[in-house]
Order: sequence, then C-alpha cells, then structure tokens
Amino acid sequence: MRKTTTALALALTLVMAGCGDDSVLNDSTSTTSGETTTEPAAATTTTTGAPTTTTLPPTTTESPAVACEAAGGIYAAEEGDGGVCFPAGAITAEEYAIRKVDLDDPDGGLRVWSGPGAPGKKVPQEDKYVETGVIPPYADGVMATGHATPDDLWYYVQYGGFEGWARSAFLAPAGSGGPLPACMAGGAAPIPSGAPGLTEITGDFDGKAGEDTFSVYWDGTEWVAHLRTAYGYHSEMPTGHTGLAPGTGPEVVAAFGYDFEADGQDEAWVYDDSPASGEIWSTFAFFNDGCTLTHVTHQTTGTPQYWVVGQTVTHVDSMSCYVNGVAHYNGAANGVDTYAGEAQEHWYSYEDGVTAEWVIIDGIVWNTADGDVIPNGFECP
Ligand SMILES: [Ca+2]
Repeated sequence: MRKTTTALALALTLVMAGCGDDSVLNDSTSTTSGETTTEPAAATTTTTGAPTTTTLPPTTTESPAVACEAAGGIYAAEEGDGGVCFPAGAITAEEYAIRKVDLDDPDGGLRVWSGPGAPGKKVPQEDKYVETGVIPPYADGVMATGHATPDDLWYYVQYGGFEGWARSAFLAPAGSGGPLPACMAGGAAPIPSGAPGLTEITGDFDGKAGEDTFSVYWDGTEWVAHLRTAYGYHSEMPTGHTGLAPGTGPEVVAAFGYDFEADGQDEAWVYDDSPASGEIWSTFAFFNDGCTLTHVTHQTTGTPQYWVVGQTVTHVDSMSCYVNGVAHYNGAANGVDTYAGEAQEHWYSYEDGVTAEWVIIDGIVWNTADGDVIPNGFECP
C-alpha cells in the first residue's frame, strides 16, 4: 500500500506538471522568493557575516501540495491559489467495479476528475477541476487508493492509466455484483423525466444482485410497468390494469417486491385502487433469458392473472403469500373482516423456472366452511 501511495504521489506530480498546472511553477517561485528574503534578514542579524545562519527550515519552503503528497495525501489544486489535501487511509485501498452506470450513458461511463465536488456536492466542481478520464460502465479493476472526501461522496481511483476523483455511489467492491448479466445492451427507453403518477419500489428483480428499480407510471395513455436493473438495463410493458390519468380516477401503484419461490429473484406486485371492487393486484417478473419484463399469467388460461383484494358490500377478498405462491380467499361478507359461511380458498403455486419462457400460475380451488377470520387485505412476509 505504501508503494502505491508513493507511486501515486509521484504520478500526480507528473500529471500536474504535464498538464501545465502552474501550481508547481508557483511552488518554485515561492521557494525562490523565500530564499531571497532570507538574505537581508541574515545580513541584518549577522553583521559580522557568520555564514551558518542563512537557511530556513525546509518545511517552511514546501508548498502545501508538496507537503501533502510527501505525507501520502492527494492534493487537489484549485484554479488560482490554494487547494485541499486529502490524507491517505480515509477508506480501505481496494479494488472496485463500476455499477449503476447505463451502457448508453451519455458520458460514456463514470467521469473522473482532477478534484472532487465541494463538501456535500454530488457534482464535480467543473470550474475548478478538469476531467482526467472516463471509466466504462461495468468496468472491473478500478483501484481505490484510500483517499476519500470527508462526506464519503468521492473516492480517488486509478484505472486504465489515468486517475482522479469519482463518485463513490457508482463504485461497488469488486466481485460484489456477481457475473455480469446478459441483459446489458438495448432495452427500453428510460422513464421520461417528470412522468406523472410515478411510483417506485426497489428489489433484486433480475437476481443479479444490486438494487433494481421497478416503477409504474402513466405514459399519457395507460399505466406502464418499467424495470431498471442495477446494470442500467430497461424493460417495460403495459400493466394491463385499468385506470385513469393521475388525479382523475383510480391509479395504478407499484407496491412491493417479494421472492416467492426463493430463487433469488424478486417478483414485483402492482395494484389499482378500484373503488368498485377494492384493490386489484397482479405481479410482474423479469426474465434474463429474453431480457423481458413479463406479466405473470395463469397457466391454464394464459392470460395475466389478477386478484381482487378488499371489502365490498357483499364480498370480502384477501390474499397471503406462501412458500411458493399465494392463497386467495373470497366469500360472502359477514361484517367487516369475516367470511359468511362457506368461503373459498384458492391456492396459486408459482414457478418461473430458470429457463422457462413463461410464468406458471396454477390455480387449485377447494372449499372451506370454517368461517375463520381472515385479514382483509394482502399480506406477504
Ligand atoms: Ca422469485
């Protein structure tokens, strides 16, 4: 680590000199003037010319940059005078990978700068620093040197022959993301900025680690389900839920993610708030094979599966998650939360399969007459 730090300090000095940064020149200028001023002082205090009183301690002639780098720090010089010293050892020096940067990122990847953002700022100080390079999306082998801003928003990194400051939010420990997924190129367009009715949930919807975002929004005509993976891949499809434009009627909402069959891949739940029949729920799954978001369908009918949940005047419906599926209860209402007489309990097993091209929902119906009190709603662990 010490070796790295020393080499780094040297490299930075070379870079600064190579870029024509005038801080190095200023350093030598100030050193010269310092020496000049010592001579008259020496002359007045040593009138008989004692030659041994002429030198100042070396540390007072070093610029902040040189002192910083000599101590293993990184000095971010600003335009004009001054700069900031970031000491070594703020974070562990280790290898990172780039995450959450889209393949089609307009910058071509993660931009690296000669200095970090101001404290608390997630954007670089473009008026003070310059871009030193761009690290491609999903690149591995990004070396963090151990220097970081106190707010932890910026790390100093080395990659592919250049180095500088990068946003820590886009750095993940090497290997933490597992193998790169197949669904990395192409895909749908990102959600338009300011899309109305937007709701978002997070989870591991592609099973590739990292935090994916599942959203529902109004595209001007209908409610659309949209998945953005941690790798920046986008997939979307209509929810199929009826609803009106935001603010004018029932809206469709992204509710939560849940991994039914514990295969490491969350399924996303959506509902619309229908005043006539309570809530109507359905679920979406992402398939890495085809890189597509899919509406979970009924095995027999082949159509998207919807479940009614909630209390109406004459019926009560509720649903619970189980190990690999859901149980849906419905029956005549008897008070707010209880079924009157015979209720039905429908079990829907769920299997998306590793290689299956469609989702299987299998409905099995059997009657119960226990009249148990069942929560009026949808409960998932
Ligand atoms: Ca799953």
